Amino acid sequence: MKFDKEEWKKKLEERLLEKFSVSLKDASPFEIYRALGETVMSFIARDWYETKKEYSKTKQAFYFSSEFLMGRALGNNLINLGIDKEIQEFLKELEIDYNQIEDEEEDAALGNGGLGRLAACFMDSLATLNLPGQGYSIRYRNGIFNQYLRDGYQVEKPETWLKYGDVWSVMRPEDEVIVNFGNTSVRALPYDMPIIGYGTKNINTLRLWEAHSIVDLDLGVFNQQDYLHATQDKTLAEDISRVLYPNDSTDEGKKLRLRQQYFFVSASLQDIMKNFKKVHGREFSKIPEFIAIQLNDTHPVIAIPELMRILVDVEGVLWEDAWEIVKKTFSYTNHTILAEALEKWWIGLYQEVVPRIFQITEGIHNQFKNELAKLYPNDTDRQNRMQIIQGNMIHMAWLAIYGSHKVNGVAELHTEILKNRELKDWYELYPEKFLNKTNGITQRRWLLKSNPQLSSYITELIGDAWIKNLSELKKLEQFLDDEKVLNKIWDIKIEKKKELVEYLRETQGIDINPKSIFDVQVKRMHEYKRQLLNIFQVYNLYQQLKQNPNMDFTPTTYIYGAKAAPGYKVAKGIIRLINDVAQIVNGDDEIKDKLKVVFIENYRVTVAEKIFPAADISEQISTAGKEASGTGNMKFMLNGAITLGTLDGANVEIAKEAGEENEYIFGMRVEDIDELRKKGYDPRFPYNNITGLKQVVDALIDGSLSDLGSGIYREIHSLLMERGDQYFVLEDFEDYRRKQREINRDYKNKISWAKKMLKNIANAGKFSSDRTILEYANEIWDIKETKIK
Ligand code: 26Q
Repeated sequence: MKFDKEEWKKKLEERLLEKFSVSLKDASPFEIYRALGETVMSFIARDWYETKKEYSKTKQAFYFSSEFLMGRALGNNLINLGIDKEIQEFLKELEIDYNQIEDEEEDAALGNGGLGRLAACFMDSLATLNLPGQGYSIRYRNGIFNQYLRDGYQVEKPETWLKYGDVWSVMRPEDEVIVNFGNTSVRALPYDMPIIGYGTKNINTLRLWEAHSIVDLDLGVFNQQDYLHATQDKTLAEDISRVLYPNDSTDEGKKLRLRQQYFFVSASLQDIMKNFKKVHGREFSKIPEFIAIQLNDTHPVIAIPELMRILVDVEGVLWEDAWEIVKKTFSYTNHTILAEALEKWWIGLYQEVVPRIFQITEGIHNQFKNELAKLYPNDTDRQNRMQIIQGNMIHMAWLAIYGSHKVNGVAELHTEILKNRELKDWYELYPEKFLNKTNGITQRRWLLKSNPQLSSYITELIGDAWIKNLSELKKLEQFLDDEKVLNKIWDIKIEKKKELVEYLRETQGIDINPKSIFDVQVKRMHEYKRQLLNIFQVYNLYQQLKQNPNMDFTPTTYIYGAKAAPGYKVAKGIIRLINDVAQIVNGDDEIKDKLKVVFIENYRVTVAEKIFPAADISEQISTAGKEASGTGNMKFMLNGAITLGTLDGANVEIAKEAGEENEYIFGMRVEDIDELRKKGYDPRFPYNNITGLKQVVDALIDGSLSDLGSGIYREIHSLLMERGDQYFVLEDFEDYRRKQREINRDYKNKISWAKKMLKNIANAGKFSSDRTILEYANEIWDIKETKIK
């Protein structure tokens, strides 16, 4: 976008005056933020409109996701419009601090972690690639909770991003629809967020539905002086879009969750069908030629019976014809192999909330049951395993696979595990449905925006084509032996570390040495991600340094950031444990210049943008086979951090791209785990035989550490020692510690370290979400570039 300073100044002044009765000189940071946002919105209005018009003529992909973890929009939008430098310059001339303006914006934190952030990266890539793709979800009033620490324990406070409204959303009352549940109906009111592509006119849309009551106040009841009763209906309806479920692994099967899912799925399908009919009339057989719907995990899978309902009940299409349309329209992405995360609904609840959808789901189930009986007449075990309704539970993943034409995993290893284990029966039945789509991240937010120093330097070396084509980074390999370049990327890393140090000093009052190794693990807190392995190693290191103060050791700062699901006791216990160790280590005068432990409070997208560029080591240490892909691993790599990881998820591909010699790979692989399980794993073996491990594990219960009486340390101890150490923390401890020692030694050699960094950056090209999205577009959705002139 062309930038005209005078025009912007005029617009901004006008807005400030009209909206806030204030001059530019006297405006508060909040007022300037709002006026800036509104000005951006007014500038993109025409292109947004044009984009929608063009897309309506062609095949579109709709990304159905219960989560979109967008983070802030202002900085990203200015960058994608190509006016960020200009705006910053212009504000500087007015003596306005751009960073302060940026900090007025709350994160749109409508997601838990990986799955939600992936959806957000996909939105950026779709728009940048001029692809007709739209997101659909819920406009949660409260996003993922804000996390505070009290006595080292996590405390949750509601998140309130909409407290002062949202400049980036446009309410579309003309597109409101009614969603019918068994006993009530609610209004679904859409809000559209523009998704601005980088260096293109295309503006895509993320449509978020808000729930409202049909009758805001029941006047009849109100007149009878029963105010509370009169507002009950309203509250019940509005509850649907009130809050994001803060759970990213265990399926609780709650009624409100099902209501949320049906709410946004039904509203979105009604919207899609309305637009389809406007262009194509009643030629429903053409739906798969113009509409592709991606189901982001099982959360929106109720869309399958809902589209059947719309076609059969509302439009009068024959069941058989409708089923063909449905199968060709949907595709499903699996993000997890954890059994406890697989969604199942109790039929009683499902029937109560969506009775008609239950009947249709039963219809689909019976149809499939008959097919299975014909397919496997002599294999009733298999028939039973594959039933959509088993006993009194509905298996949403099975429904998803049956009702989709494509099913994908999110990394090569993950897809193989699905095909050979978790979904083996299904792969044998429908081999043609299965494919891999390795995840990716957008380099616009995760390098260009978050690391302007490294971005400029890369552009200086190889030009700026990498912003739209990340495989261009490969050209950096010509500088692998150029010490000037290696020194410079090292210096940039130090600069980013200093920025993080400053942020942590301001926000948490912690003092960190920017010359120390920054070893970072940021992600949701979960046993399978093994933050416990990490902190055990740190505690062991602490004991070694105490015993042997003259040990050769490069100062290291261990940095953690993680939210725990509020009901996940063990995860919360591990947060306390990290903070407990932090207090001991950081408070020890003999140690504090060598070793430091930092827990970053309230880890979220905006903080992540400061952390990835500052990391030396990327901790990706999940039990092999458990992390479907990981995407943080890619953000670290792109910013020149070296992976310390297991061969799990996309780590496998990261090591392959950069060369295993440029990462620190350790621990059991999937096959090793199988073998050890078969042989019988006894955690007492490493516990008794690995030097120092016993002291660490015992510290949980011998009084060295304190859970302040909650009993959670004893619980963790028992999970390890009496309940089989499911995640092999003790088994992998020794190899992990060995790699930590190697890192500590290798880091001393600045040039060889920087070379590893550069190798990683240069080979991060594969992990752009642009590559991922192009694969979805070509191999699943069959959508084409539609560029706005
Ligand atoms: C399910 C039922 C009831 C309530 C909540 C849920 C729920 C919500 C969110 C289950 C799972 C999630 C999120 C899962 C997730 O983020 N998975 C991650 O997805 C990433 C993107 O593909 C992968 O990189 C990660 O490996 C995977 O853990």
